[in-house]
Amino acid sequence: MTSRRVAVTRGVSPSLARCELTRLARQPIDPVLASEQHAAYEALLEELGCELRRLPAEPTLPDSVFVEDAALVLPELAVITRPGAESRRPETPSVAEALAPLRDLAHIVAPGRLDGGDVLHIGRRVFVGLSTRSDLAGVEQLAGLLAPFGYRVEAVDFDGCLHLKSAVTRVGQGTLLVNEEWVDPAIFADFERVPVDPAEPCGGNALVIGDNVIYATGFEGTRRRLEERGIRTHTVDLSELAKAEGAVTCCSLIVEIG
Ligand code: CIR
Repeated sequence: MTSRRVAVTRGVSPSLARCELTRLARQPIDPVLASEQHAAYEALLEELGCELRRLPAEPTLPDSVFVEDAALVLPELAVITRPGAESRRPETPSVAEALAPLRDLAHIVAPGRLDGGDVLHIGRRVFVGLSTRSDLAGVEQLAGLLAPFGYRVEAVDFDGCLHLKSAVTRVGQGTLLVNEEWVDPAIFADFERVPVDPAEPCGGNALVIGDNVIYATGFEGTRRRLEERGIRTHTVDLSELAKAEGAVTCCSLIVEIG
């Protein structure tokens, strides 16, 4: 069977400037520039072999471009989250609709809270950051949903950023990119680790697409560290979405098929 890779994305909301903010002060956001940068990101996904499933922009949902937070996609199923920020909960039904033809669906339900940006999946291990958005009730529900498939779900403390995946992401089969100031690297002792350049604390977010990694511009020291390890990086400027605390993993859900 031929394998395919689908990337679910959603256009930038014209109301993006009214996004949720946790760590950053509000700055003006140019929705046109944000859309252009997002289009370049989508073009890169296509260049790297993804089929795009682009959901229409949601004018009344400022953060809806960050589709990662609405679901966790695994080979066996997709778990639709219950985002920690109330303003983001209406984002999930349309993501569920997009994923329904591709995966069986399960759901996190009240009172559990879970943002996809807090979920780092690597093989049969699933690390979930305890954050302002994801709580133990959400982690326990996720563990229950994934146990039948043999996944081990572990809650992780971290600090310094909004989501766990702002601090640590997968950049290869068993290799992680980590900001060791924000999350204890001992938690990931079973994996190869590339520490971010200490001058680039926000450089911990990267998106793996097969043998390639999509990475934001502006973290040249960390990008060099990745390249020195033989990791092929492709950069994209997402500076306008970064003002809304978004990065490269946040803007897509990658679904492997076949
Ligand atoms: C929020 O606060 O929910 C959005 N402004 C940013 C979400 C970024 N998503 C992610 O890191 N997975």
